[in-house]
Amino acid sequence: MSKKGDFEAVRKDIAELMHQPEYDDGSAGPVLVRLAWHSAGTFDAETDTGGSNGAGMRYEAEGGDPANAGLQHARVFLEPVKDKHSWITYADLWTLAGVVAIKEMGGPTIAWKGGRTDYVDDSKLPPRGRLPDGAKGADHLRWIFYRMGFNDQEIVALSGAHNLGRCHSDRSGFEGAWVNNPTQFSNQYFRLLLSLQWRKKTLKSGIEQFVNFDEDSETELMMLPTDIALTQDKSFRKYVELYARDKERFFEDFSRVFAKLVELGIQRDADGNITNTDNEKGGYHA
Ligand code: DDH
Repeated sequence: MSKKGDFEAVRKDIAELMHQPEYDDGSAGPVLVRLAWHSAGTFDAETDTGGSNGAGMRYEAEGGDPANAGLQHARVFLEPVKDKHSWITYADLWTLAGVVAIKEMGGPTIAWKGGRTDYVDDSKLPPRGRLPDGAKGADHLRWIFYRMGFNDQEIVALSGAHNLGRCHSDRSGFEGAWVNNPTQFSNQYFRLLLSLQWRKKTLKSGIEQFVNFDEDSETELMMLPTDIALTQDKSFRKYVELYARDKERFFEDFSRVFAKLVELGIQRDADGNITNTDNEKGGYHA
């Protein structure tokens, strides 16, 4: 047990659980990043619903959304950290884990503030269908991400998270990794989007994705239809080109936009205290 508010102690323990030789590519990192993103990416600016505050994914309404399939692995990895530092809320732990994982995998430092609560306001629960569908195109991406308050450049920067991790046929139905080294954060995803030939492949399940098979290394990499859409839409493509040639710029922009993602729906006073939540009001508590 650490002192309440000792986020440094929590960061240290998250970093220590990253190495998971039995899991996927040997790292818990990518699925932790996806947990942070899905906890926050339900936000709707217009109705001020969804977002990371409340950690609603603990409950069936949100956790059972097919878009969140597989994220229980991330939550299970983090459970010993929650046990040890029981003062931390799940909402803080999940978002902090994403930020720590990105840094541990060689990515940028991302600004993060604590204070989220685990109080779920029923009236703010996000309906299903707020997270993106990889089978769709550029219009869908705009519809999903403009709703959260992101612009085209931010959509492309955020998509660079697909440098990490992989698709699992038993989770999303898609299969494979985007890059050769999926536990190393870089701008490789953007470079491969532009430099390789991507051909459509229909999986046994009938799901369509894009693949590139490299004869020399006998490895197959993949892209989702939504990833390919970034190269086909003029406004998106110019940022794919920018981030493919300028890794520093990608790291800077990604850092800013991921920090924005995990703050969606959160209002703070001058001292950084969250003002738009009421932990005493009842509802679900951790
Ligand atoms: Fe993603 N993502 N994502 N993604 N994502 C998947 C995996 C990972 C989409 C679909 C999928 C972001 C944007 C999009 C990560 C981070 C981020 C999978 C595979 C699908 C499908 C899941 C599975 O089978 O296990 C789509 C569509 C979009 C979009 O439209 C833009 C964003 C914004 C992020 C982010 O973090 C900022 C990560 C990391 C993974 C790898 C997870 C793992 O277990 O490995």
